Amino acid sequence: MSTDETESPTKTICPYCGVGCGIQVKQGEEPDDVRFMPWGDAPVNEGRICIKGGAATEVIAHEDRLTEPLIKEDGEFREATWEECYEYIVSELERIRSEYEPDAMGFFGSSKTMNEENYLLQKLARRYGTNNVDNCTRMCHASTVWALRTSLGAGAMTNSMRDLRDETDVFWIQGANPGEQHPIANSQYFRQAMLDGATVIQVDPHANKTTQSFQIDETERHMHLQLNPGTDIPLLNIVIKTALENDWIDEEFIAERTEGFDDLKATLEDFDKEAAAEECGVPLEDIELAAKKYATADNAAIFTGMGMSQHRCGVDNVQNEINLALITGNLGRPGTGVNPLRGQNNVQGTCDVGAMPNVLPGYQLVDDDEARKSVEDVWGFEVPPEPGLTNVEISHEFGDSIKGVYVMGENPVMSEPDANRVAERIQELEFMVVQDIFMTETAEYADVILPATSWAERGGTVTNTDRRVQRMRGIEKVHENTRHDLDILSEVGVRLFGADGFDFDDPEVVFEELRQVCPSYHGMTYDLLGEEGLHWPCYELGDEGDPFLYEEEFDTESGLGHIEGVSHTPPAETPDDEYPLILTTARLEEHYNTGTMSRRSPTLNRQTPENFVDIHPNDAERYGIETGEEVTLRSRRGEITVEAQVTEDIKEGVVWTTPHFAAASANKLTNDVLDERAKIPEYKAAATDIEVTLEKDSPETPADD
Ligand SMILES: Nc1nc2c(c(=O)[nH]1)N[C@H]1C(S)=C(S)[C@@H](COP(=O)(O)OP(=O)(O)OC[C@H]3O[C@@H](n4cnc5c(=O)[nH]c(N)nc54)[C@H](O)[C@@H]3O)O[C@H]1N2
Ligand SMILES: Nc1nc2c(c(=O)[nH]1)N[C@H]1C(S)=C(S)[C@@H](COP(=O)(O)OP(=O)(O)OC[C@H]3O[C@@H](n4cnc5c(=O)[nH]c(N)nc54)[C@H](O)[C@@H]3O)O[C@H]1N2
Ligand code: SF4
Ligand SMILES: [Mo]
Repeated sequence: MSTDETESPTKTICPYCGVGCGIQVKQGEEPDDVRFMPWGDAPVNEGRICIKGGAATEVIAHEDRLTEPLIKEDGEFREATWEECYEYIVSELERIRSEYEPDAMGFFGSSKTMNEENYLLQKLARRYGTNNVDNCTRMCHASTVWALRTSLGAGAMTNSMRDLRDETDVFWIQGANPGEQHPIANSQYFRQAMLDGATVIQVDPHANKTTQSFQIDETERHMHLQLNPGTDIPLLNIVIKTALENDWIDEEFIAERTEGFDDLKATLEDFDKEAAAEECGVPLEDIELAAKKYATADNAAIFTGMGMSQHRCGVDNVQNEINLALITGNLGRPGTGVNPLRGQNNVQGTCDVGAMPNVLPGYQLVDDDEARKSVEDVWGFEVPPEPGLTNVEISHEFGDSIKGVYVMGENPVMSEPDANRVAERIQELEFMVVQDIFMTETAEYADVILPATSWAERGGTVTNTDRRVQRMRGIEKVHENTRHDLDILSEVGVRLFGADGFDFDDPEVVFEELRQVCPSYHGMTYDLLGEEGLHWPCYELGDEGDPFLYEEEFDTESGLGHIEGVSHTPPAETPDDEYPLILTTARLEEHYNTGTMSRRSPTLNRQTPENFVDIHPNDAERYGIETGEEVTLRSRRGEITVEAQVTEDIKEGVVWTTPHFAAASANKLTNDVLDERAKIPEYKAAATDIEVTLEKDSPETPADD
């Protein structure tokens, strides 16, 4: 380990969201004495952090950390040596490949781990002979990435937080809640722009901390369009048609820099704005006014999140945002663009380095012979030419074509839709390895559990939401017998395939190889990244990287931005007599994804230790529900029991709950229907019923304290 990795306090990056805030970790005399310290001049956040960043160190030395390798024997886990685990893993992977075929294995990368680790995982999968490798982006922004990549060129934010802060006049925030999910981006960047006069338009069925932080409901300047879940296409079609009718479009930009405009006009020719507004549940004049604010602004930027991507029409949802931006010329300049705030601390990087079934490092398509060949030349082995299965498809195949999985830092039994079925199917696997820092709902079903070191204990690089690649640096290990993800993968690789191409003990050496096969990282080295990091694309040494994309042309084959009219696809399940409500699921500021870390963090878990459901007062009255009562939510796939919160924050006819809690896991209810192209599940709309299971005055209800 190099000396700069053991210095204390150590400068590193917050392990939670994709904003990429710099923090410091201070380690005392004893390795398990770890504390948070601010990093005053950190590039993204300049010392500020949200509640999660400040509490991040609480999980490092947590008593629940996995500290020893485990093997399951007769249904129980027992401690094992690393040697035993490696032998078991290698013999099972070899058996599965010879008894079936390489495609009988699936590999799950982790957006909680570093670029180097995911790079090595996908290389290992491909050397094994399969493209069945994916990561949580599939459940997250896969549809956004698809639409951005095919219509503009790169599957990432078109702009960066800094230019959005300085130049944006109108923020169009649709299906995203940066006030809670990207708090520092929101407070330090977007809110600053609002204080300087920018207008905010929020399109969301739920009012939340984004609504509060921009004081959206308190002034005429801002607007909240509270639409029904899954009606984003008709809403945007109203916006686009209104812009066309009023000539609030940029004809020069359309003529010079786009293709497909006629197709958009044809799609909207017979489009009935009034009927569409009815479907959205938003007054037409409000949508028209919002259209005016966006389309007539000097610089307008779209922010897009899970409320758009997690639908079976996720790609179309984002395409329609791209359509709006292109026809109004809001691309290729500071303060504009279509901007997905990426979720996990390293989901951007995990995708960049090729941990996906259809692309190699740098988004080079596996079925593009030339691109594949260029990577094969560096790797020295052949990569299968057909794209593999996505992670949700892999899990749909558990026990059928998929016999074994290698899971590094993902928790599909809680995070995938229709979770009861995932838990049933996962038991059909012949072999599963889970590499994690905690025992998870998924690891319970594993044959081998490998205890990894945590984010704070190792070095590597991560890529944040505005494409900034930054270095993480590690303190000393807290638990002697844990191992770095990279070391584990390297050992498995060497044992399976020999030292050539897998024998790494230093992330920097892996990064050097990654640069060779990933064009947008080619101009980066650890030294050049320094403390500031670099934005990709960074093609040559010395490139400074681009804070915003497409100034001159788009990165498509024609160089033009692709416009394509889209029509409404309602959610696969719409309300009926049996399930009369629409359920949607989204996040809380103090909790994180499947909660493996945030539920264990005293600071984060304090405020909301259990799941709940938001229900509108009119619905609550109809069902006889009061705040604080225990209710059961039921869908065609399962049920959960949670506390009711009666609130006007949520639209009538919609119930809103969170995916963070194992005891009442929202994904027992959600629908696993997928977007045809991006294969993202429809987490944001399912038909649901609700009933009171424990009344407020019941003697069983604990008294309020
Ligand atoms: N505190 C915290 N921060 C996080 C995370 C976390 O779990 N906790 N997770 C990280 C990850 S992995 C991700 S991907 C990001 C996600 O960050 P966001 O994209 O903000 O994700 P969500 O909170 O799931 O959903 C955003 C909004 O979509 C709304 N919504 C629901 N259905 C619809 C719909 O049909 N249409 C529209 N327009 N809106 C809808 C919800 O009400 C919610 O306000 O956050 C990251 N940051
Ligand atoms: N209903 C519903 N479901 C959803 C969503 C939703 O909005 N609604 N959102 C979806 C989205 S956007 C996402 S991104 C997915 C997230 O789905 P997952 O990625 O499955 O969820 P996480 O809880 O982030 O799991 C990360 C795992 O990595 C482990 N880990 C942390 N650090 C390390 C490390 O250094 N090394 C290793 N090896 N492991 C580590 C954690 O303990 C945890 O088990 O959930 C999806 N599921
Ligand atoms: S905004 Fe995101 S990266 Fe920054 S401190 Fe909060 S959770 Fe960490
Ligand atoms: Mo995500």
